[in-house]
Amino acid sequence: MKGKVVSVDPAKGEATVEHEDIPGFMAAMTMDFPVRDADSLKVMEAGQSIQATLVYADDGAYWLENPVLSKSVPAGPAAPSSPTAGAREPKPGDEIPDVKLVNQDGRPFSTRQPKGRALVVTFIYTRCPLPDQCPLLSANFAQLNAALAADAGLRKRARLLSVTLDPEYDKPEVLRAYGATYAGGEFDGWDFATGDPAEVRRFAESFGLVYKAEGGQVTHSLRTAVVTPEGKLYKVYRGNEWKPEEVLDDLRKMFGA
Ligand SMILES: [Cu+2]
Repeated sequence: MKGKVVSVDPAKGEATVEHEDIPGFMAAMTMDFPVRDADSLKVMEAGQSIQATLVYADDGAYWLENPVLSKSVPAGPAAPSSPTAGAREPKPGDEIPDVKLVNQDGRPFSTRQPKGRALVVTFIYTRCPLPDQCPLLSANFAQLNAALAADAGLRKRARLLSVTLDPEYDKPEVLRAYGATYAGGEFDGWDFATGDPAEVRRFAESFGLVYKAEGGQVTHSLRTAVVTPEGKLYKVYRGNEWKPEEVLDDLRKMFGA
C-alpha cells in the first residue's frame, strides 16, 4: 500500500492514511489503520509518504506492517490544498460549531440542539459503495434508532443525525429515500442532513474528519460523535469498530442513568 500519512494517534496505535488504489482490493481513500509496531508509530508524522503492507486477517481485522516512511513534506504553501487542512482532532468538552443544515424534509435546523437533548452524529454519503464504511455506519445507526425507540426515557433525550459528505448530490429528497431504507420511513428521532458544502465541511472537520470528493466518490475518514445537550463533545469514535451498545452506554452514563 502506498499513500500519505494524514495524522497519527500513538495512544490508539493508529494512523490515518490517505492511500492510493490497491488494485482489485480497495479504492483510494483516507482511512484509519492500526499500526502494530510501536517503534514505527513513534517516527510516523503527518505529511510523510508511506509504503506499507496491509494485512487483512480472516476475522476481518486489518493493520499495517513494515511501514517505510519518507521525510516529512515541509509544511509550506502547498499545505492548505491538502484535504486535511482545517481538520484537527477534537477533545471531549470541546464545543461543536453551530451550523445551519437542512434535513430530509427540506427543513432547516441548527446543529446546536434545544436544551435537554443529546446528539449522536455521524457522516455518510448515499453513494458510498464500501460495505464496511457508510452502509455499516447507517446500519449501526438503525440499530441505535431501534434501541432508542424501545427506551422512551432516552428517546426523548437523544436524537440521531447523519450528515452527508456529498451535499451537492445528496439533496433532501435523495437523503429521504436513503434514510427511509434505514429508519423505516420514520424520521422522528433521526435526521439526515445536507447543506451548504462549506458549512457541511466546517461541521465535519470540527470532528477531525477528512474527506475529498473525486468523480462521484468521496474518500473520507470515519467519525461518529456523542454530543451533550449543551453542545459539548462527549466522545468521538474513529473508524468503524464501535458498536451501537457502546453509544447507548455513553448516553446512559452521560445522563447518569
Ligand atoms: Cu463511505
